[in-house]
Amino acid sequence: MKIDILTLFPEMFSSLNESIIGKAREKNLIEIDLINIRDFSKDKHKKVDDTPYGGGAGMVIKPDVVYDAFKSIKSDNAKTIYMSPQGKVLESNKVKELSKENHLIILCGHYEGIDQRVLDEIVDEEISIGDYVLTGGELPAMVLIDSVSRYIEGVISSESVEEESFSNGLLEYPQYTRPEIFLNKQVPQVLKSRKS
Ligand code: 21W
Repeated sequence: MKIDILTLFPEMFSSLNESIIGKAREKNLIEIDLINIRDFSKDKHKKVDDTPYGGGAGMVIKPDVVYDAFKSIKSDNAKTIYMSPQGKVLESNKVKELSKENHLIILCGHYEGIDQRVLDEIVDEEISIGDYVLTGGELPAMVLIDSVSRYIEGVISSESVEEESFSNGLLEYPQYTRPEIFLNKQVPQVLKSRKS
């Protein structure tokens, strides 16, 4: 799967070089590219936002800069997702559905919103990760990428995908490893006779 991320803060995504997602990228199971929206500012001060029409607090990201950043992506049949507090809250069925896509483009806003006209033009879906206010769409984008990646063939063992899914009704259970006694507490007897 190819994932392009449109953001003003590409440095925030360095955690995607670690752990299971980092390994999946090394194995070329997922290709992630970061596009800095600021690189598409035509302004000499690299300005990307402006005051909102009609007044109000904060700033709004300009439509032309986002549009040019979007157009710089070679977009075959990509699905474009806008991480937004107004979006539909992410659930496991949506995660599974998205994992079947070939190409995702993920647009992240920050504090301020993005001019509605460019959203209307390029966005296929708006997704939120829950009912709380964050400072931007970057952490939500990483949540989405992490959850989708687990369903891509080869990223984790198929045994783990099935075992961890909430959808099949399996419950989480307490787990233990060595030492057999820790702070005077024994591992439950029933587990000790079982060979893994
Ligand atoms: C927070 C953006 C508040 C916009 C007038 C009209 C992406 C997020 C975000 C953020 C506003 C997600 C406004 C759960 C989240 C995100 C930053 C409000 C200002 N004024 N999922 N609109 N929570 N958050 N817009 O915060 O970008 S997915």
